[in-house]
Amino acid sequence: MPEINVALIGHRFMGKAHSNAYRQARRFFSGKLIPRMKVLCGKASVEELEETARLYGWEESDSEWERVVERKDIDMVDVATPGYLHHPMVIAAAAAGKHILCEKPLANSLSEAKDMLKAVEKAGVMHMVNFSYRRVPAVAFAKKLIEDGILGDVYHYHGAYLQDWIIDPEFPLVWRLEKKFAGSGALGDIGAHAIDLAEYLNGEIHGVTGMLTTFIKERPLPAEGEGAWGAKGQKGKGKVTVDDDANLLARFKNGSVGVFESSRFAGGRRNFNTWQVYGSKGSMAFNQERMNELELYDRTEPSDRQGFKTISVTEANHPYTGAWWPPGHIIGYEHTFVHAIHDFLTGLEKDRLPEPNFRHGVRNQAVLDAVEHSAKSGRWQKVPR
Ligand code: SOE
Repeated sequence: MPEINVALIGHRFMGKAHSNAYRQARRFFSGKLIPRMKVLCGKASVEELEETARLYGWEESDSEWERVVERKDIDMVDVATPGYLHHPMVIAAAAAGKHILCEKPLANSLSEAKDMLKAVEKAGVMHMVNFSYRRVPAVAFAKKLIEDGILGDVYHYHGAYLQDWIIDPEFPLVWRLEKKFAGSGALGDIGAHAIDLAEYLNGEIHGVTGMLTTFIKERPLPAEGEGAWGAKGQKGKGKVTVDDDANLLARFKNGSVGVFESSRFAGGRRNFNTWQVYGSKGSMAFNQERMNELELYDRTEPSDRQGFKTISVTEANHPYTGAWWPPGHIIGYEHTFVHAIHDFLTGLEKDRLPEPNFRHGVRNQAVLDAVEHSAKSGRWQKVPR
C-alpha cells in the first residue's frame, strides 16, 4: 500500500490528538494511502521529545522544525503548534513542496492567512485547516439535512462556545493569553470554531458588529515550561493582552441574522460548543458536550406531535459512524481528528482539495478581523469576500 511520510510539529495537546488520529485513521477507515508516522517535532528537551515520540508511535523526533520541513523524505507537514508559528512553518513547508494540514485558526492575522493561502496555491500542494467540529457526525448530518431543505428559509443562527478554564485569576499567563503568541483570545480560539461552524451550516457571514472583553487583566507568569513555546519560568505577573470574551452580531448572505458568544469564563461550561439554527420549516440545536445527539424540530409534523426530538447520530448510515461501533455506542472528541486525517488522506488519494482548506481559513480570519475592527470602532464592519 502506498505510504505518505508525515512530520507532525507540536507534541502537546494537539500533538496528542493528531498522533492518535494518524494511528487510527487506516485501522477504522479504508483507503489506499497509509500515513507513516516519521517524525515528531516540538520545542522540548531531547528526552521529553524522544519519550513522547515513542509513546505516540513516531519513528523519530527532532526539535528543529526548520530542518524537518526541508527533509526530502517528508511528504506532508502537520502544523499543530501555537498560532504564532503557523505562518513561518506553512510558508517554509509549502516552499519545500509539502502537503499541509494546519490547526485552527489558520493564522494570527488576516494578512498572514492570505500569505499562507498564496504559498500553498503557488506550491500546488494539498492544504486543510483543522476545524475539527465539522467532522462531528451530528454536525455533518445536520449539514446534510440543511442541504436537503429541512429548515426552509433560515431566520436565526445562534452560536455560543463557552468554556471556563481560566476563570481562576491565579491561572497562569499561558501562551493563549498573549496576543504575540495567540493572535487573539476567546475570539480566535473558540470563536473561530463557532464562526466556521456557522459558515459551514448557514453560509457566508457578510457583516458583523463585535465586542471584546478582558475580565482579568494580569496573571501570574507561568512556571518552567508551561508558558509560550519554550518560554522559561519567571517570577511575578504579566499582562493579559487578549480578549476573555467575544460577542458579535452577524448578518449572513442568506438574509438570516446571527448572535455569537465565546467565553472562557462561563463557569461550569467545560467545552460547551453549541449552536441553534431556526428556519421557516424547522429548527436544529447541537451541544458538543452531548456530541452524539442532534436536536431537531420539524414544523411540518402534525400539530399534536410538535416539539424538539433528540436524534442519536450513531447509526451506520450517519456520517463517519459506520466505521466505529454499533448504534448507541457513541464516539468522542478524539474521533473527529481521525475523521479529519481520513478525509485529508482521501483528498490526497483522489487529488481533491479537502474542506475546510486554507480558503475557508482565510474567510474565517476575515470574519475574526472584522470583529476586531468593529470592537475598536464601535461600528458595523463588512466582511470582505
Ligand atoms: C481551548 O479552547 C481548546 O483546546 C481549543 O483550542 C480547541 O480547538 C477546542 O477543540 C477545545 O478547546
